[in-house]
Amino acid sequence: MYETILTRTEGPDSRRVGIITLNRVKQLNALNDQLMDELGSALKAFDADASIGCMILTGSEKAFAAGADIGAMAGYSFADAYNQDFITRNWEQIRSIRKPVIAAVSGFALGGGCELAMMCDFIIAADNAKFGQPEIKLGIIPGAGGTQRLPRAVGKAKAMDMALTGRMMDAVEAERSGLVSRVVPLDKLMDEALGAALMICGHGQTSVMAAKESVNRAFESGLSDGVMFERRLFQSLFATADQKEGMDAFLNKRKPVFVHR
Ligand code: CO8
Repeated sequence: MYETILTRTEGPDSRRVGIITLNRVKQLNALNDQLMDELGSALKAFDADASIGCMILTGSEKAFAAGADIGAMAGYSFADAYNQDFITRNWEQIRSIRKPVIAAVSGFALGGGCELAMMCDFIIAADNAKFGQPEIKLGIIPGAGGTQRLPRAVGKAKAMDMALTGRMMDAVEAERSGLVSRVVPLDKLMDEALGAALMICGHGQTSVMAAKESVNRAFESGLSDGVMFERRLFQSLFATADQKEGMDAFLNKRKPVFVHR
């Protein structure tokens, strides 16, 4: 059904992980309109599927994604880019996904590839991962949040360094800087990501989505508003069956059985 991505699921039927693999391997998963359309459709379909609790977005060993497809945009005029909104119309799709999306990154995550990884909820990196915003070498700047999400993740000094020099950051530096949450050997990448995703699937869906929404709010609001937002969500979770189950299970020293409501 898709030509530029592969989709599959893992885990027990009741709570599965939706896995999306970018699949333009020869082009190092360069991101074009078709791929972004297909990625958006697949994410939305998994998000709407009640049996899916978490998603993983990954690429090939050599490249998560080496950026937007340079061949597709090389001849663009300003009007082409502006009037069609270039490829941005598909790019922010991932932000509307309410269930967690983990980026499992091996190899190059450059330009739009780095931006796509940063739009996911957290990044688990293989030890061969390389992150960068090399757009400056092409006479442009990042166009899908690289100048905005990267400084929020790694601070101004490193973000400026990367955006202005176009240099790459390896996995060790990326973890030290806060861009990625974990680094694992390449052959353990999918096991690690799947382990995290299955753990998330085992928690109550409502509290998982509320936690994602609340953490994301930290990047959109001031502290007082963010704390108030968190408090209202916290309070509202006392209306869920999963809160009753989770606390009862703890008090009775048993494993909770969440109903995701
Ligand atoms: N676009 C198109 N094709 C690409 C891209 C790309 N971004 N990256 C690699 N390829 C292709 C190469 O052209 C090559 O094709 P072919 O075999 O037909 O010649 C194939 O993939 C393999 O690449 P290399 O031979 O170059 O492989 P190397 O191992 O020698 O080098 C690199 C790997 C270092 C990753 C190198 O390919 C490279 O520098 N790629 C370009 C990286 C880059 O500049 N990325 C930023 C692109 S601009 C961008 O992402 C803007 C984002 C805007 C977001 C959207 C806003 C709306």
